[in-house]
Amino acid sequence: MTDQPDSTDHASAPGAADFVVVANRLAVDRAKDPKTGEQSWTPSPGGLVTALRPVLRANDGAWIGWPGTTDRVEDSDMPTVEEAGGLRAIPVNLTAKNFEQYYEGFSNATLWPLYHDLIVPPRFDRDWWECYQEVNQRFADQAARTAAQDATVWVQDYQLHLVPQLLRDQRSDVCVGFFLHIPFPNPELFRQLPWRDELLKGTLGADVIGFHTQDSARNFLDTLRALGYEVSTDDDADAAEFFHGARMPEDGCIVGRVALEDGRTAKIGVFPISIDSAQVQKQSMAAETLAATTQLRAQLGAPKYLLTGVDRLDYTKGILHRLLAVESLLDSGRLDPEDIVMVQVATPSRERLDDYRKAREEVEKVVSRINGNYGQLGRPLVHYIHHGLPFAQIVGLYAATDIMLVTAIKDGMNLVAKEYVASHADGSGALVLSEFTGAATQLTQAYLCNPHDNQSICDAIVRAMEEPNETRRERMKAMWEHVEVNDVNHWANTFLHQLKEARQ
Ligand code: ADQ
Repeated sequence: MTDQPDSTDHASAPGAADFVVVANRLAVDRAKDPKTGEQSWTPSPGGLVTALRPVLRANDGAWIGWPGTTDRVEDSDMPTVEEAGGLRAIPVNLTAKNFEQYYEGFSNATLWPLYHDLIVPPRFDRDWWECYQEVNQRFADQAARTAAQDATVWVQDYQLHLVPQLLRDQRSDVCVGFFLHIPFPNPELFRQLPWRDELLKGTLGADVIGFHTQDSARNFLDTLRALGYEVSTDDDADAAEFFHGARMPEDGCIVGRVALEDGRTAKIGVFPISIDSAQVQKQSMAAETLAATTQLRAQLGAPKYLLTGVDRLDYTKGILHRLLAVESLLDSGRLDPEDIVMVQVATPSRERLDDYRKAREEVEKVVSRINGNYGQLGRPLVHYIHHGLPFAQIVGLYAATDIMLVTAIKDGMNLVAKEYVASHADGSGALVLSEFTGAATQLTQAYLCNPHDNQSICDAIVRAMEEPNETRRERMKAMWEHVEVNDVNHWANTFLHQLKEARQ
């Protein structure tokens, strides 16, 4: 591990990239050959990079991010444009202390719980805040060095709130966008943050600021208004029909504007993120997926109903709540243990944080209790996996699943819900979906539930089982049509269209 961060010299000379993405993580993954120890890079499969790759390719684009290790990575260690899948990958190194204070601390133990409505108490620590500012400055410096004259720079997510203004301070020529991938809390909650003014000022360096939902955008505007900013809202754009089935207009999702002291106006908009729907659909219908699906159901004992959850192991995802609901259904006799099998895939996440360790312990306790009470030799009722799976396997699992359980207590969007829908082009399957996900504003035909209420989850599961096949199919078809049209390309294009307008 290194304790030597990158130089903090401020840059001013333009670089060469006309389009720059700034995100906490790079869009390439480093793999180590277990035998030779040789390091290599592979492009990340994520939806965001897939959607932006054509724009990056066409604009000599660059992606700035942390390489995912606290061992120092030199520019010369980075992959070529071709190895990185058509973009220049530019590292911002983090020391072990940066990782603890900026990433685990301020990002994930202060902002994450605050923005997810205090499911666990956020911690406010001045050293973490100092470190967050320092690391944001380094990301901004790297962006200032990389962006060409008049470039477009798109900053992603809560780890980098300060980058837009820090970048603008050095490079007034560039056009800056900011997108928040998690919910923005209501003004009362946000006010708790001791550094709320600085965080907002940093974000307002952007010309366009995007959120997944109307609620988050409204919370942001209300917060600004309460703190004395001059805010106006676009009443026409309030129309909820954008999000219910219809394709969002290319230019119609700006819901407010903020007049700033430097004479600029920042536009605030709603841009619900999505997935590479065509790719997921294709994968779900591939011959090998269909074969794997049949095999999987047989391996699981050919259950009448296969119930599945796929999540990062995070307390926001309501994994515990859904397990407790399944347990209640079994305990009360509403579900016959002979009829169901449940699969829960829970990817390890932020494992050094106490709240995450506790969430894991609670989940594993209930999994083992259900299996102890209802499993048979060679046939557990809940199959629990605590590691990532290749995406092809995840899609196979979606395709095999009768009832998908997405019961997040709070979630910006939730891509798992959309991936599941995209894997059921034939109208099979059913989605139980928490009202507190961004996805619920779009996938309104799901079996919606309130995850704070055990009975509400139970009832949604039972409805998904008991509703006539035809009604269930109609629901799934309607959601599938929505996801097919509103894909991640549409999301990226809509946001970039607004940025282009802002420049003009
Ligand atoms: P996340 O909180 O990570 O994202 P989500 O939107 O559900 O949540 O995306 C998770 C992704 O990881 C999905 O593409 C899923 O397929 C994949 N995944 C999950 N478990 C996996 C496993 N075990 N193996 C392999 N892949 C797995 C944040 C916000 C969300 C928001 C997204 C995008 O918290 O609210 O939807 O960003 O903006």
